[in-house]
Amino acid sequence: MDEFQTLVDADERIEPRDAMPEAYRRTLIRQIAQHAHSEIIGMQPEGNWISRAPSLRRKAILMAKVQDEAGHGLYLYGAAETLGVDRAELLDLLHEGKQRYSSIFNYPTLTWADMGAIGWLVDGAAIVNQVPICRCSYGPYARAMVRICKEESFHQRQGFEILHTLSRGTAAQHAMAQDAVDRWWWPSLMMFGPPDDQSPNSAQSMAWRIKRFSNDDLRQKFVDMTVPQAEVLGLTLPDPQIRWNAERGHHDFGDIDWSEFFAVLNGNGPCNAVRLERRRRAHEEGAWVREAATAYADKHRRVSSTAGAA
Ligand code: FAQ
Repeated sequence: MDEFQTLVDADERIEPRDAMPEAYRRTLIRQIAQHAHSEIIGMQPEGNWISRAPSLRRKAILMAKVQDEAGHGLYLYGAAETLGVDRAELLDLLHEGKQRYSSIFNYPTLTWADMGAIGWLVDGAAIVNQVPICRCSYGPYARAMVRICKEESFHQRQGFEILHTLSRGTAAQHAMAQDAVDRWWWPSLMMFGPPDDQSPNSAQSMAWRIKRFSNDDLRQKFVDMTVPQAEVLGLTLPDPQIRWNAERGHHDFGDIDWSEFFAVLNGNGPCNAVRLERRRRAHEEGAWVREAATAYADKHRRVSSTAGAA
């Protein structure tokens, strides 16, 4: 498979029918499925606030955002299917706890300000992580990512705007915004994955140009991007060690509590059980929709094949 690596090194795109090492295919299925699962589980924390949005305008925006996330899940499951797996199979693996989704969605959304913090920080982190994936070596994943990133950037701005409004509102609204940022900051940093020296998949994924930057490099990029935005918002990031380091040309920041990250990965975050249970129930309750859609598609296939024969 040296030929394959030569293609990747030359920045050629790998397409579904091209030859590829089995491990490359498996890695992509793992990452794309995890990404797709994150999008659909990620609908839950925000879905929690649709009925309680503070105005009709906020409700319409939040509904559109959550619908976008369902759409992102669909593009990504579609991209995974080009690698020879079935979406139904991937969903079973998620429901059985055999595939992961992002750690970030195992935290609760306690106040309206959490919608702002998710948009600003979680979508902000997602963009930093995902823009390089637009140049991923696997064509269908890279192309799906282009549209997703455009939508994520709208999501990030709507979160920023929610926090901007709250931060300049009453003292209670400002405090609510600050509390949300305090709770979402560290979990957002964890979204980028374990530190580079504890990231078993990074070296190979970078050699295959699935990942373009290491977990720590992207995390640093996110911190550098976010610090000035927090100043504009008039909110404080909950890390007294954040300061500009002129020598490095980056912001220094404090130590991440990796024991919390690994606890969440092992199923012991605040909402792991609730999220998975809700997802399984939604899947069961949606069985009739899938059956109806299949029956409808079958009917149309029959009608068009009869018309074709006539
Ligand atoms: N959560 O060797 P690495 C969104 C696992 S954005 C859970 O470094 P890798 C948008 C990792 O799978 C969120 N597990 O792994 C949105 C591996 O376990 P495994 C989704 C994590 O793959 C916003 C082990 O740790 N974005 O949904 C996490 O090279 C708002 C060792 O780690 C993506 O998925 C984590 N945070 O790098 C939606 C982006 N980090 O599989 C709704 C694409 C690591 O060996 C609302 N994915 N693990 O058992 C990636 O870029 C990569 O997969 C990383 C992990 C960077 C996440």
